[in-house]
Parts: sequence; C-alpha cells; structure tokens
Amino acid sequence: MTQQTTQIVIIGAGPSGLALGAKLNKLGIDNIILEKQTKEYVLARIRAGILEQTTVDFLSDIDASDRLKEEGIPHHGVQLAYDNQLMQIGLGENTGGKVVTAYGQTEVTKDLCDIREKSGRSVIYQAEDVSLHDFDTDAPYVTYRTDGTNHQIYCQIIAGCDGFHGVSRASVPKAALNIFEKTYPFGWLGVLSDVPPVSAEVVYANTPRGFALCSMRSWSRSRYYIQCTPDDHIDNWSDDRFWDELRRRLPDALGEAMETGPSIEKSIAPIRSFISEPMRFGRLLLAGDAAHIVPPTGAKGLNLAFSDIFYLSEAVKAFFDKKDEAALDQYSQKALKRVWKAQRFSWYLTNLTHRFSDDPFDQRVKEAELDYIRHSVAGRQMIAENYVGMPF
Ligand code: FAS
Ligand code: PHB
Repeated sequence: MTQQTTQIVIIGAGPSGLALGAKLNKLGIDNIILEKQTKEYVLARIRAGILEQTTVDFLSDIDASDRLKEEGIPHHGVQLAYDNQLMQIGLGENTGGKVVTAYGQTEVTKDLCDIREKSGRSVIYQAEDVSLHDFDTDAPYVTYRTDGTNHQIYCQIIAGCDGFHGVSRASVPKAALNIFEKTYPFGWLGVLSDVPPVSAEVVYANTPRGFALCSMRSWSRSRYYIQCTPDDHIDNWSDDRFWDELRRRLPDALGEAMETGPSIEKSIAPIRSFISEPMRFGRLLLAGDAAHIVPPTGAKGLNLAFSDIFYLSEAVKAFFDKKDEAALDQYSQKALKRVWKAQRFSWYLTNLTHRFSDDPFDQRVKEAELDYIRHSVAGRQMIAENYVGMPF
C-alpha cells in the first residue's frame, strides 16, 4: 500500500473534476484527480454543446479558453418552432448583450486535459475501486488500486465530481440525502453527423410527432435530437429513418433545407430531473452530475458543473486560508440556489416543447404559452435571461 498526502482529492476527470483541478492549481491548493476510465474513454464522450457566458468566463479565468475563443460560435438567439413556424428569441437584445456559445463538451474536456498536463499535475486514470473514508471527520482519506497496487491518499477535502453513477454520492448514508427526482416518460435520440447545421441557432420544436432539437458543433458538424420512447433502442433507428423523422418534425422551411449524411455517433439518453441535497457531507463536497441532473432541454447540465466549481473553489479557498468550516456549508447553499433555478427552467422548457400527455388541455396550454411568448417582451426576456444563464 503506497501512501500520499494532498489537500484535496478530486474524484472524476470529467468537466467538473478537471475544472476544479485547474482552479485549485491557480489558487495554489494541492490536489490529485482520480478517474476510473482511460483518458481516451473520457475524451470520446459526446454530450453537451452550448456554453453560457459564465462558463466561457470561468474557462478564461483558468486559462482554458484559447481554442474556445478561436472555434466557439456565438449564438445571439434561440428558436422555438411550432405550428410549422419559427419564433426567434433574441438573447443579446433581451439580456443586455449576453450570448451563448456553441462549443462541444468534448472540446472543453480536451482543453481542460491539456492545461492539466501542462500544469505538471497528472490525472490518475484507470483508478479502480475508489473508496472514500472518514469524510465525517477532519482526517478523510481515499483508497484506490492501479495495476494491482493499493494506494491511500490522506487529504482535508474530498471533491465528488464523479457524475450521476459515481461512488461519492453513493458513499453518503441514504438517511443523510434529500432526493428530489422527476423521470420524464421519454428519451432523447441524439445523432452527430458531419453535415452543415440546418440553423445558425439552436431550434427547439414542439410538433404533433414529438420534440426535435437542432444544434451544431461547428459549421460543418451538426447535432440533432428527437424525442423517443424511454425504452427505445438505437438499433430501431437507421440513419434514413432518423433523418426522415427529424424532417417531419421541423417547419417546412428547415426540413427542406436540411442536409443529411452518415451518423458518426448515435445514442439514446434518459431524461430526468434530479437533485440531491445538501451538496456537503462533512469534508465531502459534491459537484456537477454527482449532485444533480437536469433535462438537457435547457442546455444547463454542463454549465451547472462550472457554477458548482466556481462556488466550491471559493469555499475551499476560505477553508484553507481561514480554517472557515462555515464556508463549506455556504458552498452547498449557494450552489443549490443556482441549481434549482436551472432545474426550474429546464423543467419549464421541457414541458413547453415536448408532447407526453394525452390530455388535449395540456397541448392547448402549451400553444397558448408559445403564442404569449411570441407577443410578449417579458415572456421572451424570461426565456433569454435563463437561457444565457443566471449570474454566479
Ligand atoms: P461527468 O459524468 O461528465 O464526469 C464524471 C467523471 O467521473 C467521468 O469521467 C467518470 O468516468 C468518472 N467516475 C465515475 N465514477 C467514478 C469512480 N468511482 N471513480 C473515479 N472516477 C469516476 N448537458 C448539457 O448541458 N447538454 C446536453 O446536451 C447534454 N447531453 C448529455 C447526454 C448524455 C448521454 C449525458 C450522460 C449527459 C448529458 N449532459 C448534457 C449532461 C452532461 O454534459 C453533464 O452535465 C456533464 O458531463 C457534467 O460533468 P461532470 O459533473 O464532470 O460529470
Ligand atoms: C447540444 O448541442 O448538444 C445541445 C444544445 C442545446 C440543448 C441540448 C443539447 O438544449
């Protein structure tokens, strides 16, 4: 058994863990990142694609935004499609100039990996059986195994950045967790394809056949989603069937202009709202998907990981500078306030744009809401303000 000591052990090398490691390096707080997968596996994940301004600013703060500034595509509006028509909601005009940026999570993770390696502090990949110990005391430690050798790391804080299925939240006694959860009766079938995007802005479509979303990764790579049944399988969806269904769910103007091509990634994601409160248990702090999941409709999941890390790094700086234990509790309170606002908006936009009720009343209310938004500055400001992201 090898033994090491550090200030913070970070569990997980996704966006949360890598961003936290980068921020702690800037603060001069010693940290070790443990990741159960290989670097190649982590970098192969295709997930989010829209960054809030606050996320872009945070990436700049940790010197991880050079490529983002070069390749990211600013979006000055977002489109709602219904009844064969498009409604643009201006972002800058409704938020005093804020925009969102199209830049894939895969690229964000690559950039974060690069600055981690440049820092000289590596990530320990393929860490097996990561286990958390004594985080209810002031001397927590973490054990893990690599290549058959057992290791132990003594620390003062454990940051659980290991996602929804990670070990961190699972290590907390169930009685200490307050879980809030909503599972939606549908999934999202996502396709990535090297074809030009059909729209320069993200399109959310509410149609009689179900929801569809049009997004991008670049001007030559598109990301599309359609609502499917929660038990659907990608084997049921040939590329041709996907493109045909997507075209049926878009206004004619977009459907006719849409270019199709071979899928380079195809997957189905379950859609859920999930929050585990609080986000602090003694010296264990949870961040990102380890603590919450939002329906991707609001493009919030990845962005919430960054606001958590912003608050978490503030709290641990106060803890190490002033031995301020109260700062750790404030982390959970501050992070959850913003998480719940994003959860509300994601729930709202999911309900507005998806069809999953047989009650005709529900669809009529959605149509009335969409018509209200079309004719209301206040309605469009609410959507724009939430879409660009509430301030940290
Ligand atoms: P992550 O899950 O990204 O990273 C956690 C890391 O911890 C992983 O690398 C994992 O291997 C590691 N880990 C897990 N258990 C471990 C253990 N025991 N020991 C060590 N390491 C461990 N968000 C959007 O905004 N828009 C989207 O369109 C969108 N689409 C998504 C599609 C899918 C299929 C999924 C699953 C999520 C999607 N999300 C989307 C949300 C997603 O982007 C997350 O919010 C984001 O990855 C959160 O980052 P992390 O908190 O770092 O968690
Ligand atoms: C994406 O580009 O993957 C994307 C964009 C907007 C969303 C969800 C996903 O709401």
